[in-house]
Amino acid sequence: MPSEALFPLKGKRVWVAGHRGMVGSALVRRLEAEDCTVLTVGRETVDLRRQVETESWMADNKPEAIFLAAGTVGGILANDSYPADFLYDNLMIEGNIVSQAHRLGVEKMLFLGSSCIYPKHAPQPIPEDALLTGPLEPTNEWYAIAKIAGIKLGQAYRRQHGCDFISAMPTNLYGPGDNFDLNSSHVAPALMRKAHEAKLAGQERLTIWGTGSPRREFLHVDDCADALVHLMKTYSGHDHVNVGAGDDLTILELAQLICEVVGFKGEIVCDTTKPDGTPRKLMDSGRLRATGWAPRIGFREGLSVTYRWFLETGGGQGRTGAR
Ligand code: GFB
Repeated sequence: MPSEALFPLKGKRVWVAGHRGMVGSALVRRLEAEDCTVLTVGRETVDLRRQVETESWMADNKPEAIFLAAGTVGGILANDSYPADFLYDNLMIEGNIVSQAHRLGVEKMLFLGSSCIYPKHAPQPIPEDALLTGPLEPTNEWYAIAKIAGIKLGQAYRRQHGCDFISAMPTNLYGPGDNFDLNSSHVAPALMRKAHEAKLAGQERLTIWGTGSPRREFLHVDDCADALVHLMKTYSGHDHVNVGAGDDLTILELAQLICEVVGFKGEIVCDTTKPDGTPRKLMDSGRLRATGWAPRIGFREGLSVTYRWFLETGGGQGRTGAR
């Protein structure tokens, strides 16, 4: 992949679909450094699951490039509890936007997927070509199927109509703008809130879900947004691209690190009645690294920044936050 700008954003009308979600809001922040016009629309104006509303807003607002970061998202419990929402909402959103982007002649689109598209027992680190080589993790197969459909939709429009639609697969993300609701959030914000509340209440214990042994890779959302803008400007191709940090740690190690950042000194205990999910998810981001892009934000530093954001704001939105 060449790293010079194949697709400069200068002067373009760029729609960030899902601008209130963690990734979308990071993209809006990142795009302030580009000389482009950022378009956004809230869900109170357009429900992206509704075809007529979505098509009409897009026709009126004429985006030239789209970051498709809208979707129904959440952690392991939300994925497991609301399979219909995770599958239906995401299929409708991506179907509506991708098809209308083609009809309107949108010049470039980047679809945002997830590392959960890969088989539960994929080789580690996970290369892009592990897609569709084995069964998915059952707790999030509904979301994964929707995201795989989104990748394939972009590839199909590229193949049939020559559209410059690309896909990026971020690893587990964290950072300002995350959802801190304990029932629907991902692990990092959940443990941050739990550690914070345990510290304030003077508790002796903090409970984490599962065995603590699954391994996860974490990327700060501002690094992710930077990588997505880089890919939008420099990459054009059929294959999706992994976006990861390069190393992982166990959930127990994550909990220990978060307790240090928050200042909770009690014991960490495991609730093994809760699911572990995928045993390990470390992406092979070699393809992205080969273009000269690398993350900049260290994990401890990123967690500290996120904790400060949580203290200032009280935390974010619920599981449908990105739409
Ligand atoms: O981040 P998380 O919810 O999602 O959970 P996944 C990661 C790991 O942390 C699991 C454990 O092993 C959880 O059991 N964990 C421990 C906790 N304590 C907690 C807690 O208090 N809250 C949460 N949420 N987890 C998601 C997918 O999988 O990854 C999504 O379900 C998406 O679809 C996302 O792909 C990136 O990493 O297991």
